[in-house]
Amino acid sequence: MAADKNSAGGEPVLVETRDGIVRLTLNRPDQLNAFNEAQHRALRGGLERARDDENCRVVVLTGAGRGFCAGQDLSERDPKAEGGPSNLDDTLDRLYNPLVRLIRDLPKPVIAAVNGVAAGAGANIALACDMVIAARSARFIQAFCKLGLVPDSGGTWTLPRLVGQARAKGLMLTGEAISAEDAERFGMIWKAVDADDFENEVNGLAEHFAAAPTFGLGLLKQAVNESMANSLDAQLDLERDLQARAGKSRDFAEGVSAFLEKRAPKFTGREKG
Ligand code: T3D
Repeated sequence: MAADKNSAGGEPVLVETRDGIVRLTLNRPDQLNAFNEAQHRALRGGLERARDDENCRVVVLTGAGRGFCAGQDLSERDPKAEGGPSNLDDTLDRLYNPLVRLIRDLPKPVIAAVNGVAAGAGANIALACDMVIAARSARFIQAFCKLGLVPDSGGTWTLPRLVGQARAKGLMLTGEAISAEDAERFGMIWKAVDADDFENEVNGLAEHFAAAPTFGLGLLKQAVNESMANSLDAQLDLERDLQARAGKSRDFAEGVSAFLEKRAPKFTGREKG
């Protein structure tokens, strides 16, 4: 991977692995971690490795410096640049859409630790994660309308489902910033926390998942994701099929044994073995 001259420490995404937790930090703080191609590639690689590593039980996505992510790096979209306007269908197909699908399909919890402003695709990538914890000073901005763009990165699908059409359209049509506190009140995120508690809160949740029956949590995530498009009948069938797999898992056997033996369970997050 070529070093990104705008990244502190040279890498566009910092990767830390500890006790089953993979922490991915967007690392272009001078641009509020706006996405250029190098940051896209590095984040995608980090997520794919986390997906394939059976020792990884949970992923935390956060930002370096004072921002979480300001969406697309607009310096890459200068209409006066050689070649003229970019083909945005191409960047969505190649970069943003695979990223959102990867987060959604990752068979373990993904926590967005929103340390500061999340704008444009940065906001919607946070909302694509399974749980969002935001520092009280963070803001979420559907900035697209200010540029004449359509909200992307799944935002037009996710946001109305989280907050309802009225609020989603209001936020998207005005591009108004919403505070972390209001985002929590609207049901858009899991929790807004004080700056002093932010790291402890994120680490506590990540450590909880790292010791949890994460194979089952991956199936749970799939069930809730698919429920958005399913009828009740289709969902009941899906629950049956997923429960069949969960019921044969090593973690389910361990959970029941631990309960019956009145001891703490030791989950591995694995289906078999
Ligand atoms: O293009 C495609 O492929 C399609 C996909 C599009 C997806 C999208 O995300 S479109 C939306 C793009 N993002 C935005 O429109 C947000 C632009 N940024 C802002 O509106 C503001 O920066 C914020 C509201 C996010 C934060 O404001 P503030 O006042 O806290 O910070 P600032 O001073 O504006 O920004 C700090 C620095 O970050 C500044 O650089 P400087 O002047 O200190 O050298 C600013 O230029 C830079 N920065 C912020 N956002 C971006 C950026 N640089 C490049 N691209 C950005 N998106």
